[in-house]
Amino acid sequence: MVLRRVINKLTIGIGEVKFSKLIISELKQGGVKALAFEPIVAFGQGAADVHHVPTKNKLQIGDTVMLDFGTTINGYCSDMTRTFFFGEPAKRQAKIYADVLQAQELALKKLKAGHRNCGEIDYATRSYLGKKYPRRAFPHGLGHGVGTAIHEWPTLKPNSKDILKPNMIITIEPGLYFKNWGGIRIEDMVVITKHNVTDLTKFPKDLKSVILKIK
Ligand SMILES: [Mn+2]
Repeated sequence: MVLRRVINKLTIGIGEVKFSKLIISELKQGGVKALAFEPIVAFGQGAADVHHVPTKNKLQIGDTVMLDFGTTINGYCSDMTRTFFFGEPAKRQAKIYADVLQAQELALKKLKAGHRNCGEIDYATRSYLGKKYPRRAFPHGLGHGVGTAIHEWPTLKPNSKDILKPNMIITIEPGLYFKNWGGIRIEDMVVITKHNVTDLTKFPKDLKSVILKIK
């Protein structure tokens, strides 16, 4: 698994651009011919920016590490995000991580229970986070369809009237972002089945699994 391999290469002082190139080269070695989009690599405060473009920013102890990337296979895209901690997370980092994870689980549970209204699922997740954080801390939609294009119909965002149907592939990606602090996003890609949902993103996301050893 490319993600497992690359996170072992996170070392003090490595830059976002360099690490992004490493992800791309690992994907290509694995046979990927075209990326779904340029990887988002954000260390520390850089993760406050939803669509962060890698910079010369260098990894420091205690940073969050947001990695959002996707490939294509036979013309179809993939998309996932994990946020790691380089060393033991501070209390606030761990708390925000737990809340984002809980929000994602809430959305997945609704899908598993057969809820198929995109606007309602987004609203429930947003309301959950909105009780603890300002609404502007979650500035994007909960998810989107994925197909031959990386962002497709249906759209999971407030007021969406889209209805999910079996075999649709969508992302569930709540996040919280704070200027001068950073951000946490957890994104899985799932396939909608008739009465359930199958999570295609296998990388673990419990807090323990995203704490990296300092190297
Ligand atoms: Mn996405």
